[in-house]
Amino acid sequence: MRSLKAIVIASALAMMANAAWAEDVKIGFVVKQPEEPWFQDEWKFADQAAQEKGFTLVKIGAADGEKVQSAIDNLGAQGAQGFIICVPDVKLGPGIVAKAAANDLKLMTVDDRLVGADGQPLEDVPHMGISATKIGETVGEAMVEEIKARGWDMKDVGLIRVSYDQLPTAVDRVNGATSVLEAAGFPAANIFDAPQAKTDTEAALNAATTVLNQHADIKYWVAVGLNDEAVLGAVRATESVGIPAENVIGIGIGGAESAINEFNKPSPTGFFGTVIISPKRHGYETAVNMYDWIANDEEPPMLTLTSGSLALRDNYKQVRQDLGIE
Ligand code: FCA
Repeated sequence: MRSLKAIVIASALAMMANAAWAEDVKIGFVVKQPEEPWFQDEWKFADQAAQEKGFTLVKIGAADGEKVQSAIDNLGAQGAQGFIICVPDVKLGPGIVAKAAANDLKLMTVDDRLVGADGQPLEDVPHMGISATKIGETVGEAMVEEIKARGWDMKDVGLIRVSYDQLPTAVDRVNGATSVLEAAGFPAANIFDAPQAKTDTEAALNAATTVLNQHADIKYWVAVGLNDEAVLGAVRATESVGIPAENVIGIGIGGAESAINEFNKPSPTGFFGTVIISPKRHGYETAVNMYDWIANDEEPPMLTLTSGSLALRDNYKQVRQDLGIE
């Protein structure tokens, strides 16, 4: 039988080995749009995980395919063991998988799921995304309710569908919203596509302006899109053509700084609400999952879909508090 002393020494050694190992763990967190508050928040929570677990987090912004390729090589060269990525283009899927393998890096995706040449998701890459359709439906339900509360007749309302159809989660989000509106009697003929070139506010503003100029006869407007920035772009467009805020209902998805700044404006804008999603789960949890995969050989769940909570200008502080993010 081993003496107590031997056991104590052995376990102390094991703990030291573990600690040394944790220090050697290096994890990349690559995002497509580092300037967007959502991604800043993801990074912030991933940093929290790094501090708690004692690994090194390498944050890299990669806005196009070339930058993604060099980010992965860079992580490989600096001895990282794995990375989490939100890609600028999901069709880069097979290339990213190959590049990760060539650099001996474990790979997880967040937010936007990689697809193969056939357009189908790459199911063997662990992924955390949002429940896109359901969250879109929440947007649609809140919109129907507010249209009714304002006493508008749906035939007098135009819907700006700020779209980014090359991204499946974006399609699911906006279709979730429009399906609920249509089921509630919103005329399909009043739904106008505003395809954005990029998933930011400026691109959405440009896209939405075209729609508004083409339908100058419509009095009331509602706007949906894949994130807060998309909807904010549409709201800015309504302002720039002189539509009063009370004639506009925009509901976004995200709930990060872009939405909060808008809610904090002294008088209400057309940005009526947002569905708050969780940067903590997407940043902290994916980073911990990757750490456990590297350090403890625990494989992450293959697919995790997170939920959202509707927040309006007048209750968003409470909703954030209830979600434990304030
Ligand atoms: C996509 C969007 C982001 C955010 C994320 C969860 O990557 O572009 O704005 O909504 O999904």
